[in-house]
Amino acid sequence: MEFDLATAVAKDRYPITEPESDAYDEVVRAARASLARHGYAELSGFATHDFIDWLTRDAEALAATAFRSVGQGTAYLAAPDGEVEEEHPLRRVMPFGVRVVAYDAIPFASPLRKLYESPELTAFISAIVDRGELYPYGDPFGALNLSVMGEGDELQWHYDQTDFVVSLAIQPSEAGGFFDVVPKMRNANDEHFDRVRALFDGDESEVVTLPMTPGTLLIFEGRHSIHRVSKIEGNRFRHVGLLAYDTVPGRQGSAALRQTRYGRTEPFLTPPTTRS
Ligand SMILES: O=C(O)CCC(=O)C(=O)O
Ligand SMILES: [Fe+2]
Repeated sequence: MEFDLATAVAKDRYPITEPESDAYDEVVRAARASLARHGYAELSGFATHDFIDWLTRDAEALAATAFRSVGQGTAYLAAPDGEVEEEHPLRRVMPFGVRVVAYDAIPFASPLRKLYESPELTAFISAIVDRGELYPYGDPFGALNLSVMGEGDELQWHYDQTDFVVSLAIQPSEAGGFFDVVPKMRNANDEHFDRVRALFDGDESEVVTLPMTPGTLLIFEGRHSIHRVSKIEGNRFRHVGLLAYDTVPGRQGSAALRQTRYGRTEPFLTPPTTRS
């Protein structure tokens, strides 16, 4: 199939190729307001049905190449802090099991890569996030990930190390695999460890569950909103595209993170060429 942004994105609702239009302004304004208020903006029906079908076939073909990592992690994506008391959030570890296909392993022909590499999408995300010009993240592994989660996989409560993440829901699992969030759990001045501790002890009164509806583009401020992916049930993979942007061009992640998440530290020179 040939990629065409105008048929990949539902342009009646999201006119991303017409940045001068009033409709574009309106969509950007609404998303900004949601981001400011809730810490996330859900753009439902962003990808068209035909494009989701293509993304799904592509993701199913790529799933076998995903690198699986399993372990125990803290919410702060750092080693448990041995200095604090045992029940402190900084010391708590929770299980994770995830599979990801790194950017350098996603074929040039992949519709997910084509969408991510569309300058119009970067401009649209920049306009919504409103922190100056954004660039596709400079890391050859982390810029674009296909997250593939199968039965028993989960991702523990955590904060992201980047300001925001853009995800595109491609296929939900049969059951489980929900994206659970406590919007704005912390801020730059206050960690709110008491609330985090209550959450880890089972108080889910502040948790918002965002549905995994295929085609939804989610712009999410993960640095301040603690979140997790609940355990996957059933035989169908949960596929999500994770699109990363940065305010600085060319910045890269650490070798340690590459090793844990992708199982290697040297990027491929060119992605594999598979048909999709
Ligand atoms: O798979 C998702 O929906 C989100 C994954 C996530 O939170 C992360 O990769 O940091
Ligand atoms: Fe995250």
